[in-house]
Amino acid sequence: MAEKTSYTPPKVWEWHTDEESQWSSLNRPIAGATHDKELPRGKHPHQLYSLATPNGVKVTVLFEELLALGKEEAEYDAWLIRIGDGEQFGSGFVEVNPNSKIPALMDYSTKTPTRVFESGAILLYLAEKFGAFVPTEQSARAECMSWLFWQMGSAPYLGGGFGHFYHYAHEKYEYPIDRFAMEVKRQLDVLERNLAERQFLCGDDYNIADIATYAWYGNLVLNDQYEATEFLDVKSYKNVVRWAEEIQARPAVQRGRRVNRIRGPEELQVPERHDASDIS
Ligand SMILES: N[C@@H](CCC(=O)N[C@@H](CS)C(=O)NCC(=O)O)C(=O)O
Repeated sequence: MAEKTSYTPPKVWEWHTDEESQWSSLNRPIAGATHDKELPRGKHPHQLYSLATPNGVKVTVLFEELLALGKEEAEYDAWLIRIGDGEQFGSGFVEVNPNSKIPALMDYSTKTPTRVFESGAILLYLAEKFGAFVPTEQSARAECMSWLFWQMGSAPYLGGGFGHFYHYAHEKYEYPIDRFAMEVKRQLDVLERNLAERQFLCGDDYNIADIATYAWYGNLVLNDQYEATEFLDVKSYKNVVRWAEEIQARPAVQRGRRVNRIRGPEELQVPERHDASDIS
């Protein structure tokens, strides 16, 4: 290891508010609302509060896939939550997601309104509600749950671990970058070996496990997430690239990627979606 640190942890951790990082004004060691702010509500049964990060894109892709299947009752309003401005700490948002992270969903079509937070829970909730993109046969369903939960458990190593230390951190340290690059490459190899045998993660059918995993690992291998294409040699995972390209080519995925997007080419940004015509 080239660098050694002289840091010795104090007896009791303290919160330093003066760190210079993109997220330091947001990160806090306490939960709960910082300010009063009601959430807006539109005309559709589903109200999504989100942003087009990988976790947000999972849900807008599923909504667009459901609508493309003809499930008209899957209509939704997608409201923008600017996490860089701390909108996830508004009182209305915290009522929907006490964990203060996007995506968060309210379903007003149920007898009493239903809140759902955690992207994996939202995918499963919607797939079950509309009877699509989740298998019903027991073994096939178990395989789908296994890959879905694999993704939910793995992505924090990619985003919070590798992405943070390699891309976002203002100082680069070898130890965490090395540790998380190794883990992310191991995860890519897990996917590569599975996809060498199968068209989609669970076999012949595309389902919510693919949607969830595409949003993170597909984005990594196709769209230069964290500007790490070369560093992680992502193109060498040929079956992951083939699988991600097939998913990314789907029109519903193209639409879902644009909803709540506020970065990149302007013509691809649809900050809020209240009607199909918003994504022209
Ligand atoms: N496990 C959660 C993670 C959600 C998450 O980390 N969301 C990020 C954006 S991708 C966020 O809202 N961050 C704001 C913050 O941490 O304050 C899920 O899958 O829904």
